[in-house]
Amino acid sequence: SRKILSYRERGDLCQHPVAKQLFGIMESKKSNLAVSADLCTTAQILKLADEVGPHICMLKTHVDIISDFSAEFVQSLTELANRHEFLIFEDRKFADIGSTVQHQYRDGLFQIADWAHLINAHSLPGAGVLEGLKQVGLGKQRACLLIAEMSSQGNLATGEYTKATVKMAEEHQDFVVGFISQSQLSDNPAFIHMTPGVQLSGLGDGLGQQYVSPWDAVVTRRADVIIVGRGVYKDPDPATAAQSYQTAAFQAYQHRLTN
Ligand code: 5IU
Repeated sequence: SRKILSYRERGDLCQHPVAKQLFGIMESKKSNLAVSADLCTTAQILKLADEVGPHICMLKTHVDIISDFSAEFVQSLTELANRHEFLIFEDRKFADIGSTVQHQYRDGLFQIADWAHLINAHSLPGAGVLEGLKQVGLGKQRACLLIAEMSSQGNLATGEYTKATVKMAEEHQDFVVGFISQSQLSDNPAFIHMTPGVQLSGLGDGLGQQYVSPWDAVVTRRADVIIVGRGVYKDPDPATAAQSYQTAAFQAYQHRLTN
């Protein structure tokens, strides 16, 4: 396999402060693990974030599944992010016209733009989705990931759709810092590739999810960051599970650096 730049070298190449910060955290904490906190109460999420915090570069949320969302929750999560040094990624998957996503990003119960360092969007609506999100996010130094591929069986984000998504990202590099994908899609070292659908044990979930191992995600598919949900939070000992995924994914990255 081909030699790659280190996370530190890539951070130096990035223009966007969030991308720079993320690469810096990945290098200093030796973690290319993001944990997906798909839990439905704020207490469960905060407990998980505190337990896995030392092992992750990023915590991914789905705030619209939380039954007791509050401003206090955002404050506590932000404190944990600062203390443990991880970024917060709200997996909102914006997918509407620019004017609507602007409201969904800034307004409503969740006011996502005020606390999420990173969000993601589907390329489906066309560039307007990014133009809308950008008007809200750029001034707050927020960043966006474009969904170029999905992990689920039978998904339609393939072929020309994926290619057009990469082009859209290239044309909006002031806001788009990378992709949610299942493979490396761009040679631009500033773009971060994040891969969900990763588990150490288990091939699927009976609802279309498809899993690969951390090694396959990082070495074979060239992911920069692996995203792990149930593999960590369903484990009776999430801290130890997170440490296992952290070690597996970082060793895979180090293998790529030296082979
Ligand atoms: N997620 C995927 N696949 C995708 C995208 C997002 O699994 O293609 I885009 C999300 C869904 C869930 C997390 O929040 O990543 C994976 O959780 P598990 O590791 O529990 O399957």
